Amino acid sequence: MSDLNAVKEALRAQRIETPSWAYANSGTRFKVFPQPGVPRTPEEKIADAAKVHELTGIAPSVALHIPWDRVDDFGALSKYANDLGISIGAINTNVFQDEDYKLGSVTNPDPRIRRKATDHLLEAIDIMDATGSKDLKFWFSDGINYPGQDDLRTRQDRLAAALREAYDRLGDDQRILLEYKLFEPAFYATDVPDWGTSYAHCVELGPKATVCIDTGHHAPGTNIEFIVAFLLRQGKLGAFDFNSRFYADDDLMAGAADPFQLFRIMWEIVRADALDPSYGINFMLDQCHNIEAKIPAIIRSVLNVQEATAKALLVDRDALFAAQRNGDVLGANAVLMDAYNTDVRPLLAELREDAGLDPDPVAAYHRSGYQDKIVAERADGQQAGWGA
Ligand code: AOS
Ligand code: ZN
Ligand code: ZN
Repeated sequence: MSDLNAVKEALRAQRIETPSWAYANSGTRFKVFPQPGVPRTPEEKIADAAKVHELTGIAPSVALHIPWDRVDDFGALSKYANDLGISIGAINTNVFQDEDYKLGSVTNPDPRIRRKATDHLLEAIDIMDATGSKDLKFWFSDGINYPGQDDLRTRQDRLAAALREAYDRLGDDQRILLEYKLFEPAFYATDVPDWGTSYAHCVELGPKATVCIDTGHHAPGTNIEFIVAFLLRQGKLGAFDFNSRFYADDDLMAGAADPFQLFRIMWEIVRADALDPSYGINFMLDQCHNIEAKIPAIIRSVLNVQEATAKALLVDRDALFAAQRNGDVLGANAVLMDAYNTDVRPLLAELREDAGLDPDPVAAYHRSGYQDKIVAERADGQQAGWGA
């Protein structure tokens, strides 16, 4: 697609979901550095997410994490979000922060603990019913540290049983997003370590189960855009957790470590005509801002995804496919690189101005006074989210 009006139209329709936990204090296992003004409640996280949407125009939903965002009345929380101009997105489950889950959650050898974990998954569907959320996101930390510690195959059976129970409880317009992760916290074997495992379980479950690709969850050098292309072809790509990694699950800002990789991923999306929200992919961020200011970092990340998308939309498909058909190796590569090397910032600034937004959302945030306001209002800010 290189018709500029079509590019702009596609960019106007783009949607990126921000995660509630990214607004809260977070850190590594060595230290959490608290920041002034961080949210103390789910409502305050939603307010920050609404600010990001107000300034970027393309982040109209926020993912919640249970129990970090547990409230008494989820219907009221959803209304609160709507009143601020955003909606509740994916509901993230948590079966990793409990003493009981030392040997696993849904794959634990103890049936009582498996029941408890599965009940949490079902409870998350109740929350979806109350909030209107369509996406149920599973990331299982389950795995083992030592060969022989538990039976690899039996653990798959237990996983399948829990997934089935959750799947059967889904409403017509609800779906499961099954995330995978190579390692950590388990070191020897993880029960959902890769896209193939996630994909196979999703196929077994049925059409309402899809894979979530967290860009930080692969071995170094993994060709993530191949995974994207494969899952798109199978109709099984449901969502992304965008972030950047250098070494492991670093959860740095999307597009920071390797903007070229993000472009290559977004090209596969554009190539499959899967960018529009109607296609159904939830483009989420899953990040932690440990040392940098949180709201500006989230704005920056949204803009990084938008920039990668704009470049992907500028790829001259006809020229690319012609070069590929002709076996023109260098020509084909040059078409892709031409798009990647285009400075799309003026185009995006224009797009924002057309929509009545500030062309520079980060600068607009700094000028807005919002940071001073939350620092004053949230004087007793507490840690929420990771390490809470
Ligand atoms: C964990 O490594 C995953 O990326 C999950 O998506 C996790 O659930 C998320 O970070 C919020 O808990
Ligand atoms: Zn993730
Ligand atoms: Zn992760």
